[in-house]
Amino acid sequence: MADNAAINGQTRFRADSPPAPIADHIRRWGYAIVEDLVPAETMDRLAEEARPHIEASAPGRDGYDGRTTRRTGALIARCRTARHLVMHPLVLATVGEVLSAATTFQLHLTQIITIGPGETDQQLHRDQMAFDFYPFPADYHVQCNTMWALTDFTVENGATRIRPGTSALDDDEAEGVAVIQAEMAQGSVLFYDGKVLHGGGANDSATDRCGVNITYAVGWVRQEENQYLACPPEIARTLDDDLLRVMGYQQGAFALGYVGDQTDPLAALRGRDDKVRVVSDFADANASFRSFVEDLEA
Ligand SMILES: O=C(O)CCC(=O)C(=O)O
Repeated sequence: MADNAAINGQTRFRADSPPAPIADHIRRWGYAIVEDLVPAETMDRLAEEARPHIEASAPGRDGYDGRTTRRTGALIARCRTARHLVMHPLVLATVGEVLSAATTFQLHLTQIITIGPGETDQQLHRDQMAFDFYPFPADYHVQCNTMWALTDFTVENGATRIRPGTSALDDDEAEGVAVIQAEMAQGSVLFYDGKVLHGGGANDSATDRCGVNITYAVGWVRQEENQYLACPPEIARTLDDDLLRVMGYQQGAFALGYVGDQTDPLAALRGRDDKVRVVSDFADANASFRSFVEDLEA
């Protein structure tokens, strides 16, 4: 079994940890684990809400998706309890720190990954490849992910495999880095960035390994799971504004995501016509906006 502690000193955070050291650990190692962030009962409730949808999900169509792995999305619409995981304050604060180079961040996908008995190791990969393999700079994080343990994660049942510290290494350099596995109890959460090499593990046990994969990306990229269709407007209108903003009902950055005549997307969903913010409202966002606005006003 991989020895996490031997590879780096601190891989486990308590649920009452502040976000800054967790974000620092993610920046250094590409991942962090927070133990017991929600009670097991919360995960049992979510498992119950998700059960019919998991049972109806087909196995993967190739070795990457996993031929005995089922992927079940649209969790905002299907599972009320998933909404609490999406909006968990420690998660939002940690993700916000990791993605702080961008004006906003948003939900990228919601998916229960059920790795069935007999599944083999998934190919290690970097999630940011979804952006058409665009070579983001090493210091620019485009996404930050969570994997919540819906069941216990063990080496035997396919706990997520990670090569720690490989976010800024190329594939050849990363080859020599030992793989660890994110063993954790139900209710714990694994954070990992979009650059670190990782993948699902082989399931050599007799039962399913279930993880709730909820990922976030900067506000200016396309979302992996289309939140506007995965959660239809009649359900979206019943949700809180804060959750809707994270789902993408907000300006992704200046000028991104308005409706019609520059209407704010959340206002449009609610049947109002409030306008989105103009560029000078972003003057505090970063130096580029500041200098643009100064020129505009000169
Ligand atoms: O299920 C896991 O542990 C990881 C899955 C994964 O990395 C993926 O499917 O992209």
